[in-house]
Amino acid sequence: RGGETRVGVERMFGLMDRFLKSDPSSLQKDILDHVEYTVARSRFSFDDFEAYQALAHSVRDRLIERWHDTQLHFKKKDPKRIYFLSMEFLMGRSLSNSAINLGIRDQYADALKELGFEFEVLAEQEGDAALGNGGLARLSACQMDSLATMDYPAWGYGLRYQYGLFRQVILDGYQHEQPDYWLNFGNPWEIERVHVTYPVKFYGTVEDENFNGGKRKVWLPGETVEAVAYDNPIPGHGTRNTITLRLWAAKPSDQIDMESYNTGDYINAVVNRQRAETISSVLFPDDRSYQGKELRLKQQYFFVSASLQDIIRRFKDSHSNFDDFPEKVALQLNDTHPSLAIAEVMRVLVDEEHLGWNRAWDIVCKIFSFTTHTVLPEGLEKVPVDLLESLLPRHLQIIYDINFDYIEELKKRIGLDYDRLSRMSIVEDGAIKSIRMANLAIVCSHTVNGVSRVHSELLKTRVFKDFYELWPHKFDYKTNGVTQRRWIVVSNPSLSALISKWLGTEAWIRDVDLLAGLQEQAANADLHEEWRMVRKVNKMRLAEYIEAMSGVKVSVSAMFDVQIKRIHEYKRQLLNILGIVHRYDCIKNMEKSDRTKVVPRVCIIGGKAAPGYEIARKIIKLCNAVAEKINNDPDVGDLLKLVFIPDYNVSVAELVIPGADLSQHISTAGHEASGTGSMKFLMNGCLLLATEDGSTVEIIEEIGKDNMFLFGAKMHEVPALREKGPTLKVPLQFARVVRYVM
Ligand code: NBX
Repeated sequence: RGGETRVGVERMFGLMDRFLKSDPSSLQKDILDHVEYTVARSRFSFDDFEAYQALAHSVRDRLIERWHDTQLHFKKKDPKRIYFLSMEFLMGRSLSNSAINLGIRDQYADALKELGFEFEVLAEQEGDAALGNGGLARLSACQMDSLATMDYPAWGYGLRYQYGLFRQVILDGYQHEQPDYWLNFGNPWEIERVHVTYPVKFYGTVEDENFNGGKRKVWLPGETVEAVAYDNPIPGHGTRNTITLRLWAAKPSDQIDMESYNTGDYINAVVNRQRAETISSVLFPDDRSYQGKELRLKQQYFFVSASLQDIIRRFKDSHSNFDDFPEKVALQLNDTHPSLAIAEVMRVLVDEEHLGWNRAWDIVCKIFSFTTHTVLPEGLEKVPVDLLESLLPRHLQIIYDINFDYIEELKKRIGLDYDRLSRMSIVEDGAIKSIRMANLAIVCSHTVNGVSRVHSELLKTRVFKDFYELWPHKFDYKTNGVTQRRWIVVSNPSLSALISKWLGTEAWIRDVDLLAGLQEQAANADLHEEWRMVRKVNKMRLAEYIEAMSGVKVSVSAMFDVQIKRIHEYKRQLLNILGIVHRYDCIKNMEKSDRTKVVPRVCIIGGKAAPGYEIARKIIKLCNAVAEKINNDPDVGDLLKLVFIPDYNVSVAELVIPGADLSQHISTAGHEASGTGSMKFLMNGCLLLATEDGSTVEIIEEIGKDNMFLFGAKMHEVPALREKGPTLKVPLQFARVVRYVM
């Protein structure tokens, strides 16, 4: 726009703070206005949910204000932007987090009190945004919070699934999946951008076309779907920086297919168009393997294509050519899921922007970084060539061309070692010819990140050994972290107040290292007493929840021993359950007088199984069967209880973690890439029972071996143990329990 607008913008920028006030009566008026005009209820009669909606909209107004300021600021500065591409984000709830990061939670709580409402009660009305499976997706959410807090000019890009991760219902001990239609009651945290839309194309053919005396490739797509942006502002803590998580929804394209309309079959033409929306309809609930499904590939390309059109449009707003592209754009691939972005950038630069292949390749090699979250080679995505050829024919050609140049280069570097060349090729020749997405990502990225130190070692010595030998400089790691804003301040407000009191500052909320200052008070009995009280209140809250969810009454003076995470064989929930059976057996066989020496224990297990993962589903059934036996044995009473918490998600974690005394992270060494749950328990003062796996190895170095219960085989011992097979005879009672459900 013209210069006049820019002057206006400058003036407005200075005035922004004055628009929305945060004193109690302004907040009250604001909430009541939203009750009347947004929720359309009478300001004299509205329930808790309607009050939550009005409150959320009031907080959202303040978010939008800062978010606009942030966009204007970065538009003016034009810094290098970080674009974080991820198929999954597990954001959980937004109300408390946003109000706290904006620094106005207490003002809202006071304002609501006078209106007759409790902030915490209204916060409970919000449902989780569960657009992801597990650790990878929650890490994305934590990273967004940190990027905002640390003042980075960052954008998150992903998909706005209409159905998030399924809801888990337990019937007769078995997991049943129910759809999570999370948008049913509206979502005040997103802003629909009806004008930010891009066409995304699929199928069709590639033709040769004459161009400048030569030939060039032209993709003639067969289907077009529209991507519409939904923006979710992410506020930093203690800063005005409020970044964007932009999620794409699929809508039928405006480009009317005249032929279908003219054939007179109007109803079918409309119904067919509507099918476009299925692309962003549902999150795949499998966190293990790639199944070669067309819908999944469509989702990947859909979000990658829309995001790149958006990123390139933003770049071109202030640049007339692509010379500065690598200085202004960093693209972070969250696992291989968005790695079609590599072929897409090549396609746009070569076919649409008419850059030469070599110049485009030079740019691509400077802008991509790749984070992998897997340990096992079988966890790496492979896309069948047939599928790619039909859905994205031009991209397949580009990947073949990249592979051709790369293999030629490789031959010069390593000679004609055909075994190695075939292992390192992006294309896998086999029964099903496929594209190895991890190889594509490694070849084109300038850094390849592991998520913990041992994970990175495994990548270098096993999973990507060939690549490490070729490009040692590319390999790096960034050990995962979690945000203390959500995992202490939001989820454990009493502990948060205690920490600030004893440290004499709230600065630790932005700088987690300051927590080390508590060490000076490590022997202080008053601190211990206050901390014990905080834990007790959190345990009472958790005990109430357990009783409401499972009908089991648990004693808060018992030790709460927790394992919450996705159900996987390698995470060894089965080992935990067998341990509980053993404990039960010991108590039963004990002299009555010895029972006084037993520490009463409540074992808590929670987590979802991928719907197609039979063994994981059976582990859930086993847990519930063992729980039923133990919990109904009056002879054992409060000495041992077992509860399976259904529908584990971010909000359940926020409730369970502050009430845990002991938590289990017991994966077979060499299998957990990092693990982030341990950090959340740890920062709430919970003890860890853990194997030397993933991030645990680094946690031991931070907190010392004496502060952790370490057990189990070391990583280097595992292969020999596997080879040897089971050495223990399974006691009869174990075998009986396992047979009962397996
Ligand atoms: O990523 C997890 C790892 O298992 C954890 O060790 C690690 O701490 C965490 C964050 O780095 N991986 C994970 O959650 N993977 C998935 O959720 C997943 C989802 C879809 C898919 C494959 C894996 N196709």
